[in-house]
Amino acid sequence: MFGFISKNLKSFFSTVSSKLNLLFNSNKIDQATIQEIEKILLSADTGLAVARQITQKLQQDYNAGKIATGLELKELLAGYLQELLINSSLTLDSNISKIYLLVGINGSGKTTLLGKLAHKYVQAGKRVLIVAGDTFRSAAVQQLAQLVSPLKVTVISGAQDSAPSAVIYRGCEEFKTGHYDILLIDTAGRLQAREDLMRELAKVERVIQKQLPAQKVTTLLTIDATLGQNSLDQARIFGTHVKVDGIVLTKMDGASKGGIALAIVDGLKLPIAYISAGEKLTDLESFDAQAYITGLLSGDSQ
Ligand SMILES: Nc1nc2c(ncn2[C@@H]2O[C@H](COP(=O)(O)OP(=O)(O)O)[C@@H](O)[C@H]2O)c(=O)[nH]1
Ligand SMILES: [Mg+2]
Repeated sequence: MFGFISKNLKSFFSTVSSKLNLLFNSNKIDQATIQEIEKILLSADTGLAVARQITQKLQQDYNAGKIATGLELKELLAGYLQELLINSSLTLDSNISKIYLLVGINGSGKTTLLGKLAHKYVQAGKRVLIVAGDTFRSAAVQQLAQLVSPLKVTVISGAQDSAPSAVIYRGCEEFKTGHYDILLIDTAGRLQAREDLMRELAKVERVIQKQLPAQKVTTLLTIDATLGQNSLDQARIFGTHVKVDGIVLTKMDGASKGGIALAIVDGLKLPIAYISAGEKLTDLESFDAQAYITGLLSGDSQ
């Protein structure tokens, strides 16, 4: 994903890294330098919690006399970013699961992601089954069918306003008998009916567990990166009702500040599985945390 992440986050990385490198290359590292780091992180949209957490650690290091040079500062900052982004978040093993359940608010990019995942698995030679579990929006099924039509995969759908769990039940039955490798399940995301939506998602989870008890289900939550810190609150609501395994940051092509990735991993304690950036089926890549950190510090993630 090196090329991909650097392409989509190029201007973001270059803005952040040029500010940081002014500090790293300076002869004088002092108290003000640490405060400057906090400002840079905040301007990158990492959120206050992340910016504070990192600068408090740097402050302790500074007090202990561990930061005398810009290089020392850079190495310590890299270590703390790594701790936050890699060590403290679980990694998502994409080889275990055959079943992916996509959840998230309306317009956050679930259906588009489903098309991209279907494309990825079809390219890898897998037999993919899709369940159009958004039965609420009248155009939802057509949107999905149109998106995946070049892939020639089977799509299970139901009539508008039919119960999503019934469609998903049929999808699971088909998956059991049809020799598929991958099952991708789309859902609806109306936030205005939050309680109903959450109850329904919980029901969907139960149906899948009951129909396919031996299978590991990976639930991916889509987060619109252009919404900044607001998206975190929405994600938390989902997290309290559904067991989310990983995040997909969507619309990264339109997000000017990529620091939201740090806010998400820190705030939700969930790994970022993919970056979705664009409307084409190929605009999806796994998230590479190391490349992201290199990008922040050096301006180039390659
Ligand atoms: N630019 C851009 N647009 C996207 C991306 N993902 C989704 N969209 C667009 O955002 C809108 C909502 O996406 P959709 O997949 O229907 O969201 P859903 O309601 O969660 O299923 C659509 O117009 C998509 O084409 C992305 O990564 N980049
Ligand atoms: Mg949709």
